[in-house]
Amino acid sequence: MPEDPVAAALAVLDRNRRGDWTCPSAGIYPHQWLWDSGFVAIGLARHDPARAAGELTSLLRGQWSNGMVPHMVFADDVHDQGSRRLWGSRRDPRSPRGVATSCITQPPVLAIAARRVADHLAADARAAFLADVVPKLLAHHAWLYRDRDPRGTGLVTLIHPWECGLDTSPPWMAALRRLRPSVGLRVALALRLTRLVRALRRDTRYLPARERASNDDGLRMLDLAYRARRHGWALDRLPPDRSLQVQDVSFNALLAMANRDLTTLAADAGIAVDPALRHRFAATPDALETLWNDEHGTYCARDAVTGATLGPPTIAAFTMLAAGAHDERLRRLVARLRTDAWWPAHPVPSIAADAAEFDPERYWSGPTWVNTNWLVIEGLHRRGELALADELRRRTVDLVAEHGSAEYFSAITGTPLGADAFSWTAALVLDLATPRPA
Ligand code: 2M8
Repeated sequence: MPEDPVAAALAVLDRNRRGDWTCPSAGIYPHQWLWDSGFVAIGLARHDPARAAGELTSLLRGQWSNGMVPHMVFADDVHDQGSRRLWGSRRDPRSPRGVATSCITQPPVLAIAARRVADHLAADARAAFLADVVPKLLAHHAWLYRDRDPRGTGLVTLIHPWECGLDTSPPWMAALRRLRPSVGLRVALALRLTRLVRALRRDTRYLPARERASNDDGLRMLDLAYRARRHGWALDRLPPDRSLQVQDVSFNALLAMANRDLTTLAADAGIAVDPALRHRFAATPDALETLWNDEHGTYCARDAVTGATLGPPTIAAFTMLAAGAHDERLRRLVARLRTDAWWPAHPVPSIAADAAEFDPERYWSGPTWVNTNWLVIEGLHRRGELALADELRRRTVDLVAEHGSAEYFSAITGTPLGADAFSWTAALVLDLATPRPA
């Protein structure tokens, strides 16, 4: 008999609690991650709004002076020297004093989370929370547009697959494999230095290798991060032929959603949004439509240097249901969602089940994830597809009730995969457990 999903989810979040913040999963993910904390705050908003607010404010202790919010804030008491050495954030004068962080970002879900949290706080606490976080979130969004969209296209450019959150999704890995390898990487690949990679990797110490990125892709991702470090993590300093520069679908869709929520929060708090920033916000929805690809019949990421479409299509396209405005295209997306390839026994897989790259157990190359399901459900609500939204909601809650709060699941069999007791799975089930009023 499965446990009560709410009690089970709260137990996972208590187990992963580290004072003010929550790690994604003890052991494999001991630090704080940007969008994980956003999802945790969304889930906790109704149950424990003060803790949810603390989750966001604690993440913002890692914010850099230029406004960048890093994708990881390191736990003080976990050594993990390999990872800290890669980033070396403390050598960068823009990093916060006394807090070790990564030097790249992740999907900007914080304003989306902050709006939900604010809705559940009592008036005084809400005012104090907004006075604290709104200026920081405005600085975060201003950094995204200033540093990552220097040409004013309306779309932010990412420089590493770790920034998109769907790390090993096939379009990113294909682009990574096409990149001319550095001398060091060529030697490492030729000598198949897998022992070295395994020593540097934390994930395969805990999980079966077939559920994670290959060692070669792991090496390529590390090499790319070291290259970006040599150029101060700055988009405008990266050599175009030796870097990845991608206008990612889900990152920019989430940015459009977050811009809407941040605008509302700023108005509530009586904080003015710089007109130049408002102008940047306004450009993003139309710019997102330029990611539509007629040949694939969906939205695809784009190489920001060459303009090439990066296929195959992934779950990222469906996040446009919550961000897009092109009625006909969004109707086509909903129809596509109901096809067998995207709606197997346990919808919605991270890539189509009939794609050549589909691998049912490997990380972001096939399994279904609760955070992406949550985003699809949000989009279906926005489109008024209430029956489909509720069906996906029920199936997601049932999957977790039956198989536990795994990091991800096989969309074919429901088998739990990756880390267990995973925070965003638990948190978003807390949110999904209560059906939405129509
Ligand atoms: C995964 O990413 C980290 C690197 O950031 C990793 O592979 O170690 C991704 O699933 C990412 O989206 C997530 O935020 C992170 C922590 O759960 O793990």
